[in-house]
Amino acid sequence: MSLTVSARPYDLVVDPDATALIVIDMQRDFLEPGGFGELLGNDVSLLGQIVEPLASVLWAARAAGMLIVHTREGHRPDLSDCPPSKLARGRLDMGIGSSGPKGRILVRGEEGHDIIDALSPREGEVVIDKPGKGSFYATDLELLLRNGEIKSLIVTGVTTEVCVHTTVREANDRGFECLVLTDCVGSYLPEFHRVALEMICAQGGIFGWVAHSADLLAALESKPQRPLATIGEGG
Ligand code: C5J
Repeated sequence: MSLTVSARPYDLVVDPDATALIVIDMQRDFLEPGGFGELLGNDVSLLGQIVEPLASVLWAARAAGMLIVHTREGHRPDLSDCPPSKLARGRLDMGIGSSGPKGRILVRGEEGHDIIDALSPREGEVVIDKPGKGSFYATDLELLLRNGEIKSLIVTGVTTEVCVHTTVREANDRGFECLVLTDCVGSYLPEFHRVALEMICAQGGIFGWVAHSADLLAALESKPQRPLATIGEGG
């Protein structure tokens, strides 16, 4: 069964059974006061605006039986998987590995590294820990998508111009079709957010498609839903 989503630069036809929802880096370190994002001087409320629409999409994707993939940017406690160039970047007093209000910044297992409660992964959903900006680099994401016969990705999360963009570019080169939901991706820098979305769908969709979540939800409504009791059991 295929769905047609109203999108730019033109309508996108997807098969929900061959589509994964990718939720990128919705971690406390980026979204919550006291996390890495705020310590860098950013207004984290700009990212908070996407939580509600993204939660609706997450539930709709679960109901449609889609593969759900959450990612987290972060490193091993000994930082052996963090390139020295990344560690040094910004000449920060409080950088990756430093102890902050939410534990050690962007370190796996720490409070700040985990996904915010509102978007907690359910049992059976994939969680990918990634050391870089892209979700494919140094992870098994591509293997999981190929084994799941996934062709299209619905891309959400933060930040639009960094980890979302890098992931979309990586996915595009690997032959996956990407639909980025404009109200379910966020940036600390509104102008970067706007331009990043334009870059994706420019030139006939050079990296993919963009649409509002309402357009995806409207398309999904036409698909028979799984019984609520089964949502979260095995993805
Ligand atoms: C950043 C991300 N901005 N998830 N990470 O460092 O976009």
